[in-house]
Amino acid sequence: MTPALSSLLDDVLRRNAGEPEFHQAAREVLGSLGPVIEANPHYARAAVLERMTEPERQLIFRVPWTDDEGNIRVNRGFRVEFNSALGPYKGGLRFHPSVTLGTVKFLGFEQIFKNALTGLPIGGGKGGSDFDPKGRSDAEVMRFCQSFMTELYRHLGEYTDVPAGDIGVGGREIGYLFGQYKRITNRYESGVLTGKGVGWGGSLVRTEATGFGAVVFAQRMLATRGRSFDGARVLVSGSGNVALYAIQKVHQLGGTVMACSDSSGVVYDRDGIDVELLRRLKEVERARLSEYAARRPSADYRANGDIWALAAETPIDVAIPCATQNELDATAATTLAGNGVAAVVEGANMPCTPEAVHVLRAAGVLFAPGKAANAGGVATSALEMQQNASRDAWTLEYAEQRLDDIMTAIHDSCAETAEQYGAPGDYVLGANVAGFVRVADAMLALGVI
Ligand code: NDP
Ligand code: 2IT
Repeated sequence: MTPALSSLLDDVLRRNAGEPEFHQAAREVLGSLGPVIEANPHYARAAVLERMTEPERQLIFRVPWTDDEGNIRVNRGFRVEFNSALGPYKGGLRFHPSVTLGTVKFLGFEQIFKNALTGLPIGGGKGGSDFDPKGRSDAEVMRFCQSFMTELYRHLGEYTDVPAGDIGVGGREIGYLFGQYKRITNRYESGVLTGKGVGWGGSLVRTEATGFGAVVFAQRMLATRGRSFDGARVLVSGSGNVALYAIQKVHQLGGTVMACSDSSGVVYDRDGIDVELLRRLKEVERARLSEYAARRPSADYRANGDIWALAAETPIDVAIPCATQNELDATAATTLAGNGVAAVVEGANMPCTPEAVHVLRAAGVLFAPGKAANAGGVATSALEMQQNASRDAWTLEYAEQRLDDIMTAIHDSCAETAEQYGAPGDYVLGANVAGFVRVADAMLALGVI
């Protein structure tokens, strides 16, 4: 890192004390930008990075709600509107007990570059709450979502800020949030939220888009080494939205996913994960993953198991972490690299620790950072906004083709940017630089704001 970037990073760390995930994301992005900042002194003169690392607006609010027993509960809500140089703030909402301002800032910061990489007109933002939806009834989730939106609605709008789902927020929550927005504003403003049901303004393929897109990205990356998913054995961590559709796509492309996980344990299925069973359990029954093994004779459940350790027991070609940040550490990376894994593709946001990324790259394992590989979800959200703006609904084939084209374009732009900066195959540098340049150029054009 150049001295100027180091000093900027020191400032960011100092001014955002106690936010380790945001520090990690800032360090990673700034670590890639030395060559582009040196070659383009006008970015430094315009303090582009000083502005880019400071959110345009940060909202923190109280979310009171009543549980089924009549107790009043209080959670904290967040929305970080990070950068709107390219379009309205765009990014998901995460409901998980671990959520803090630092979590939301790391996710919002990553989202700026991810959204720029899609080539679509969307700025970066993120939000959420420390609300834990696990074990809550539909009625409790609805009351929570209504209370959350009763504050947030005033900051949203199809041209202002457009949330979607993330961990703990799926179609059910988006429905309740949209209903409350519509009720308060008296506007059927479809484009204010994405991830809506396909019967009321949602886009086909949005549900599948993040997982599908990550596997399409992986497919393009593997092809650069003459490999494919055909016959590949794969590990996918998590068993939520991203994991589920990553598994489905791997199977469509001729690979087999041997294991997946949740925060309680790991399922290894010697016949390959049965996607339909998993989908029914997770999306319909909202069951724990242990239930999968109970219903599938070819599967074993390991409570508190480590999914990446399986690579030492059985041949694995590709690993796709799709659960949460920092779930794949240096020990796991050493196991993967030491047992012949060809590629690690981040379906989640920042699932690999910096030490893990270092181990993988030093061992020559192909590595795709989340801001490139998981951009298919937000890209399809932007396509949902397009359909809402034109009051149209595209066919499945057209929506899926657009997703495929966007993922291929993101892959190629990361690969070409890495080549251009003398680091062929470095998708981290490629993604950070290509995303940064697009946002920075727009910021320059818009003046000091
Ligand atoms: P879901 O809530 O649908 O699923 C999350 C999965 O990850 C669950 O299996 C969950 O297990 C597991 N998980 C969550 N938190 C932890 C934790 N602290 N430790 C261990 N396991 C955990 O979320 P998504 O699939 O939507 O999101 C997964 C990742 O993908 C996140 O990083 C998200 O930011 C990212 N992402 C999501 C996009 C989307 O469109 N949804 C788009 C791009 C990225 P359990 O049920 O036990 O909690
Ligand atoms: O991390 C992400 O890109 C998402 N959670 C999806 C955001 C969106 O607006 O679709």
